[in-house]
Amino acid sequence: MASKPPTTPAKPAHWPATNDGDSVVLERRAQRVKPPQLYQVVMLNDDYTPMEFVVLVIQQFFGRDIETATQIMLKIHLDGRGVCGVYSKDVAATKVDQVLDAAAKAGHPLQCVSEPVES
Ligand code: TYC
Repeated sequence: MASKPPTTPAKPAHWPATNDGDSVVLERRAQRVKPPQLYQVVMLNDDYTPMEFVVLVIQQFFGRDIETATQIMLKIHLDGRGVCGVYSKDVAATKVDQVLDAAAKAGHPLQCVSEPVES
């Protein structure tokens, strides 16, 4: 059985080698890792969900105290939308699910979405 000739292992892209005759110089370069994209959970206004319910939801799922939750709710009521919190993609998606589930169970049309934070 013929065996394959030995191959040179591939060098990592971040670890280039300069072959200068007999010597090999390894240059270590800092690896740049982009921070993960963050997502904001945005709650939307509607004409039917009671203000008290929105305040409770913001307290319960976004860990806000009653004063902050009330301010966020009023901002949504006046502006049409407002940010309840900023999270990793998965956590933001879970918060959206929790809010929509609680709203549906209570029979309210409250809506919220997650969207990437602009940098
Ligand atoms: N606009 C609603 C009302 O007047 C209150 C409300 C606030 C609803 C925020 C949804 O995300 C919301 N009862």
